Amino acid sequence: MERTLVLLKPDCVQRRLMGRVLTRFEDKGLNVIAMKMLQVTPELAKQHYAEHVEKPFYSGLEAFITASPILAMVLEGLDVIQVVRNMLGATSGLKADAGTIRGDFSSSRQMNLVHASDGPESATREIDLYFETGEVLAYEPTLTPWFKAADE
Ligand code: FUP
Repeated sequence: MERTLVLLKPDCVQRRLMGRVLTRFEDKGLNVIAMKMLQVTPELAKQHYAEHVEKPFYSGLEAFITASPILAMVLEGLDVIQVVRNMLGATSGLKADAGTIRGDFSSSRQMNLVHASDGPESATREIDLYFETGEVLAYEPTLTPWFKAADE
């Protein structure tokens, strides 16, 4: 089982899309094992987007991600990092395929509704940025045998 950090960004919260996006993850069979709303501070934004801090678009990105609360969560599942990235679609909502979350709901490169970790190292780093160990609640959903075979 793998874990990934997912953030429903300020545009997702403000546009009342939290429920519809969360439903996609639940329908897919992914387990929500941590969740909280928070306001991202400029300090947290700089840590999260460390690789982008020097880029020209960073100031706009920071203003956006800190403008309003977000919903942060940890999702667990088989290959969940790639599965969720595929569900989101390309970074820009203008390029994301129809049928993906960004393709269906976003018409913007910046306001692309959802963040998800892009690999195992960033998932570990990002989960630690947003959640204390005790806030992540691993459990065995009773429906697991109806979502995947025992040897998967
Ligand atoms: P992703 O991994 O899909 O979140 O995308 P990136 O790490 O490449 O970019 C991080 C965030 O910066 C994206 F959510 C969108 C935003 N961004 C811009 O606002 N302008 C750009 O030119 C590129 C990215």
